Amino acid sequence: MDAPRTSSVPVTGATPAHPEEAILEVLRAGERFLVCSHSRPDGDAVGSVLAMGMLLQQMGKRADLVTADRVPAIYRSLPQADAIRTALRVHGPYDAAILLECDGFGRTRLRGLDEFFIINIDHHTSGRAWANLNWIDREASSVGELVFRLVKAAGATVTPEMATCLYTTVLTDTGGFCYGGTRASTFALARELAEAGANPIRVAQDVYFSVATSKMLLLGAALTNLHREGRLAWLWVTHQDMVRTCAAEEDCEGIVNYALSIAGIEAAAFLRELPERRVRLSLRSKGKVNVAAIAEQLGGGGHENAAGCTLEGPLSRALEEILAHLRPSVAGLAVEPG
Ligand SMILES: [Mn+2]
Repeated sequence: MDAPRTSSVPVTGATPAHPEEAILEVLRAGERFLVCSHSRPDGDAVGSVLAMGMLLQQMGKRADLVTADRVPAIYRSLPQADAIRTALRVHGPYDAAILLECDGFGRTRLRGLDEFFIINIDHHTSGRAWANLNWIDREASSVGELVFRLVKAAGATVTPEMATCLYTTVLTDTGGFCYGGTRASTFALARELAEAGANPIRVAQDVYFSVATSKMLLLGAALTNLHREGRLAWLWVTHQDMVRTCAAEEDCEGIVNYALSIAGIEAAAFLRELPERRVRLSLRSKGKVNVAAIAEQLGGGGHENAAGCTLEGPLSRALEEILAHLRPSVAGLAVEPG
C-alpha cells in the first residue's frame, strides 16, 4: 500500500482555463523548484522529470529532481539521468514542487512534500485536481506531452537532449505506439521530437534491446505460471522466483504484456509476490475492459488500459480477489478460440 496521503495542502480542486500559463506564472515568479514523479519511475516519469528540469534550467531557475526509487537501467542513458536523486524525504527552500503523474502524495512515496505549493501535472484516468494548481489532460499520450506543451508555451527551445527525454515518454507510454490513446497527434508529436534531435533508433535500442539477463530468466519463470480462462489471462512470480533469477523490481516491467498479447485475450493480470507477503498487481486491457476502474476499487489507479495496485497476500488469495473483479468485466464478451 502507498503511504497515507496528507491533506494539509489546501486543495483548490480547480484546473485553470489555461493551465500552461498558470503554471508558467508560478515558475517565472520563483527561483528554486522541486520536480518529482511516482515511485518505481517508468519511462514517462523519468523522461518528463528530466525534461521539466531542463525547461527550468533554460528559464534560469534551479531545479532538484527527486524520485523515491532509482532510475531503471534502461533509462539511465537518458541525458542528465544522473541528475535524478533518490530520497525518501524532501526539504529545502522550494517555491513550489512539481509532481508529474501523481494522483496524490502517496504515489511519490516521498515525505515532506506537504510543506510546498504543489503543481500537479497528470494524464491518468485516476488523476484528480488534488493539488494547489492542477493540469490534468486524460487525452495526452504521456505526461511528457504536457511538459512539451509547457516548453512551447514558455517559448523555450526543445533541445536535442530534451527531445530525447520527451520522445522516450511518448514511445514508452504508448507501448511503442500500440496502446489506446495513440492518435495522429501522437505521431505529429513524435515527428516534432525527432526533428528536434531525438534519435528514435537509439532510444528504441536503449529501451527495448537492452534487456537484463535477469529479466529474461524472470519472464521464463512467469510464463511457466501462465493461465487462461476465456478472455482472461494471468501469470505470476513468487518472491522465490525473484531471488532465484536475481531479478530487480524493474525486471517485472512489461511481463503482463506477454499475457495480454495472446489472441482472444481482453484483459491480463501479472502478480508479483512481495517479500512481506503482499502482492503487487499489474493489469492490462486491449480496450474493452476498464482496468483503471478495477484498480481504483482495490486502492490503486492508472489508465483504462493499464493500471495497478497492491493487494494483501498470500498470492493465492490475491489471485482469487483479482479474478473475482475481472471475471464480471469480461462476462458479456463472447469467447473466441485462441
Ligand atoms: Mn504516463
